[in-house]
Amino acid sequence: MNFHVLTLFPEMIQAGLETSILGRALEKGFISLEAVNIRDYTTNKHKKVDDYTYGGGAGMLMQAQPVYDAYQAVKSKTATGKSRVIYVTPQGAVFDQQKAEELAREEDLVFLCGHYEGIDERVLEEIVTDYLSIGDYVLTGGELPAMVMIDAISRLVPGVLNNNESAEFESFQDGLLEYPQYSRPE
Ligand code: 58G
Repeated sequence: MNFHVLTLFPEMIQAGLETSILGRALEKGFISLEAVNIRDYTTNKHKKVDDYTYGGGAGMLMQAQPVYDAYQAVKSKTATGKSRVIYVTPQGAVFDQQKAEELAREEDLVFLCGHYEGIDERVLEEIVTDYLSIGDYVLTGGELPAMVMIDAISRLVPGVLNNNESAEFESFQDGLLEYPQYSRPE
């Protein structure tokens, strides 16, 4: 599984996913992670990525141009050039274990992380295939939700957990929760 994340804060994505189990999975090559800085694709000299909403209304939006160009750069690195593009937004369908299982079967996944009040609708219409949310609350950026989804998907990728069974026979099968577990001392 190859994850590609379009973000204004690539260090946040790298730092959050390069530790522990996912860090080992990255080292071993079971998953790969590319965090692309949308700001690197601005064409204006001030590297500005945001603008006021046209026609007034609340706050700032991310502009279409740098998002679109960053996406084009990532798209050319995917296996088929038509991988799913997930926009993480509180307006999306709630991401659950079934969605994680479905997405874990893909070869490449592109995540788009917004900031401010979101992203210019025109680029979303053009590139986004899935609108997903981690729950009914609003965050300052899409990075944390993208990391949550990448974690849930990664542990379903063969090889990521040492024991294949741990992913398979777990709590979420049939919606049943596991019994409580204990370590030592007895
Ligand atoms: C309204 C406000 C629409 C995902 C902000 C879009 C992203 C929560 C979730 C936004 C997010 C979630 C800008 C910041 C998306 C953009 C981002 N908040 N519940 N915030 O998964």
